[in-house]
Amino acid sequence: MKQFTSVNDVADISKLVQTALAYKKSPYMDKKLGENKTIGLIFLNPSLRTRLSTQKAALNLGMNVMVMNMDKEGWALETQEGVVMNYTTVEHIKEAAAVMGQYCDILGVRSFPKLIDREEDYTEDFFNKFIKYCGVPVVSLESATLHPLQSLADTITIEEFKRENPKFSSSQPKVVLTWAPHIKPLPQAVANSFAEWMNVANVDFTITHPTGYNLAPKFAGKAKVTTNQNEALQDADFVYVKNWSCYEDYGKILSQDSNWMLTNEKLKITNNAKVMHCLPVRRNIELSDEILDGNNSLVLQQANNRVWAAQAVMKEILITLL
Ligand code: AN0
Ligand code: CP
Repeated sequence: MKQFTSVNDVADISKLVQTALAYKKSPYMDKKLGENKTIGLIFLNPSLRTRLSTQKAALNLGMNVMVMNMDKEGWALETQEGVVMNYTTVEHIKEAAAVMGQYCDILGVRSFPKLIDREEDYTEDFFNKFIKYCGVPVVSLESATLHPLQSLADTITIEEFKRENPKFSSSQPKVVLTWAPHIKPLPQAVANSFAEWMNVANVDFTITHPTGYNLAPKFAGKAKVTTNQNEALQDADFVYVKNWSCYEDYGKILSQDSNWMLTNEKLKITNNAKVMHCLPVRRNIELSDEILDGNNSLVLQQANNRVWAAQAVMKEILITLL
C-alpha cells in the first residue's frame, strides 16, 4: 500500500482486517519491521484516540514516532498558488510538506474541513497538496471528507462481533448509520467514511437522518436512506451513531431535535443492537448515558481496535519501503 486515504487504497479489506486481528493477539510479532523507520504525525486539529493509537501502533512495529501539533506549534500554512504572502500565513505547504517528508519515511496527517467552501473541502485540496509535496507515503488521520482509520477499526469491530455470534454465519447483519443531534457543525468525514466501508462490506446497510442531511451521493452509494429513524432501527444488529452538518446546505445545522438521540426505549425496536460511536461523544446530546454505560455499547472496543487498524495499515506501507 502506497498511501491510506480511503477504502479505495486497500487491495484486500478482509486481509487487512485479518492482519489487524492477528496484531490484537500478538502486538509485537513485527517488532523488527519498522526498525530505523520514522513516522511523523501531523495534527492540524485536536485528537485523543488517533494520536495515541497511531503512536502505539508505530511503537509496536519498532518505529520512531514524531508528533507535531501544527495548529498550535507550527507556522500558519499557505496552500494557494502564486499568492503574495503578506497576511497571516508564514510558510507555504510546498516547503513545509517537503521538509517533513525529508525527516520522515511515512507521514500521518489530520486536517478537518473548514465547512465553508464545499468544493475546496470535497476536492481534498489540502490533503492532495500535502501528498504531492511531501513525497512519502501518507496515512489519513482524518481528512476533510474521510476518516479511514476509524472506519477500518469499525469494520474490525463488526467482524469480531460477527465471529462471536454464529447467527451471522448465514445471514448478513443489518447495520444502521443514524444521525444524532449536536450543538456544533461537525464534519461529514466519519459518516462518509463509514458509509464508504459499509457499502463494500458483507452487510445490509441503511442510513437515517433528518430531511436535508443527505450525505454526498458518492459516499452514500447504494445504502438505503430514510428520514424515518424508527423504520431504520427495525431489526438492526448494529447502530452507528454520529452527528454531521449538512452536505447540501453546506456546513449548516438544520436540526437539533433531541428525539434523534438514541435511548434504551429506541433500542427496543432493534434486534438488541450493539451501539457504535467513534468518540468523542457529547453525553445526553448525541448519545444517552444509559446507552453509553449499558451492555450494548461497543465504543471502547472500537477505540481499542484503532491500535490494530493503524498497525495493519502501517505494516502494509512498511513492506513497500523494505
Ligand atoms: C470530529 C468529527 O466529527 O469529525 C472528530 C471525530 C473523530 N469530532 C468532533 O469534532 C467533535
Ligand atoms: N475517533 C477519533 O478519531 O478520535 P480523536 O478525534 O480523539 O482522534
